[in-house]
Amino acid sequence: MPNMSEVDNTRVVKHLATELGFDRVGIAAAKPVRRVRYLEGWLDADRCGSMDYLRRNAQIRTDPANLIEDARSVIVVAVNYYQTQPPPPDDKPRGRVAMYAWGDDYHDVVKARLRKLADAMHERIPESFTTRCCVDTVPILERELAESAGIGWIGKNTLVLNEQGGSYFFLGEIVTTLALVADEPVTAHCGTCTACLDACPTGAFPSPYQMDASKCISYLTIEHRTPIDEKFHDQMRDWVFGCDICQEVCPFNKFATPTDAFPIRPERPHPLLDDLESRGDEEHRAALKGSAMVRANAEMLRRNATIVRRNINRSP
Ligand code: B12
Ligand code: SF4
Ligand code: SF4
Repeated sequence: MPNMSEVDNTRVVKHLATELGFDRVGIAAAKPVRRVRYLEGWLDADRCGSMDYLRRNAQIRTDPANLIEDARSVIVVAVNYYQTQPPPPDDKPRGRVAMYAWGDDYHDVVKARLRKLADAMHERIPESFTTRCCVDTVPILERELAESAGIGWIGKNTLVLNEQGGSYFFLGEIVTTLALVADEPVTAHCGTCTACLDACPTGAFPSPYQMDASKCISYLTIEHRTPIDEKFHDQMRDWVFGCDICQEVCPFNKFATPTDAFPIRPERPHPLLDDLESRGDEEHRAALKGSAMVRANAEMLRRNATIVRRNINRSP
């Protein structure tokens, strides 16, 4: 049974998170995630492609309690990034960028807000406790934790989604030594739907809830640093950075509400192929400063743009 101070502190944390504009907040216990073995099998089957960083720190990845000493709780937040897609400004040859990268880099935006939350917690809660803020790059399974914290359920496309807002949201966490009251997971509602599995152009889902990342356009365009196997070229269509197809077809994303938290940068949803193909390293860094798109280097975007140009030229 949680004691009164745990109940009070949980109320304070959730109130502060809401005040700071997080769209959802939930608490998970800092303990091993439900599907510890799944990660091992996934890595053994080489479904991570060349993302070798996922092989490191496996013990931490599957148990957030190993991230900081005496960790008791994980505060999980969701930040909506849904925006309506603007039409391309002209008829020039352009590629498509996934929605998560249309505005400022979410790593910076979400982390800054999490740090404010951690500071506010220290101001309001008299106990002594430590915190570690995480967004994407820290070795934890964010979706498993989000599921435990009741942020949403893990869909067949492996993304966390909920009935109110679909799946277009980022996840962030504060792992803390503070004892808080854990939430219950929500009920999953994928039911008999298979829209995401059927729509994936590269067949990246060997079965529901399982992704072969080495076939995902998001991996191929952002993470894969060498030439892309020709068998994927047609399927990439006009995607030069990331892919949103398995979210676009999800019925729950009809309920997504647009946010102004990540104002769209010029040229972002539909960058000119000429620009991507002609930029050197320095120009690339300057043009994409402060954007999640810098994860791909100039050469990778050139590679992606050349494939997309060929696809555009061949389509009727
Ligand atoms: C590596 C990575 C990728 C890789 C691999 C994706 C993958 N599925 O693993 C690539 C580059 C392909 C990728 C793509 C994208 N990513 Co990414 N990615 C990550 C990262 C850094 C690690 C994920 C990881 O550990 N994968 C390991 C494998 C084992 O996990 P998994 O395949 O998801 O498997 C889990 C479930 O499927 C589940 N499971 C297995 N069997 C079963 C059975 C049942 C019944 C159930 C319910 C579950 C279940 O257990 C597994 C372990 O948790 C996380 C951040 C983080 N630190 O967690 C962001 C993260 C998952 N990515 C994110 C985003 C936004 C994207 C993209 C939408 C970006 C884009 N538009 O291009 C796409 C979406 C593609 C997709 N359908 O998942 C968000 C997702 C937010 C959300 N709402 O869920 C995260 C959480 C980043 C963040 N902080 O917001 N990503
Ligand atoms: S992001 Fe695109 S390529 Fe990757 S699994 Fe989803 S639909 Fe398939
Ligand atoms: S498209 Fe259907 S199966 Fe896929 S995540 Fe959405 S509801 Fe679940």
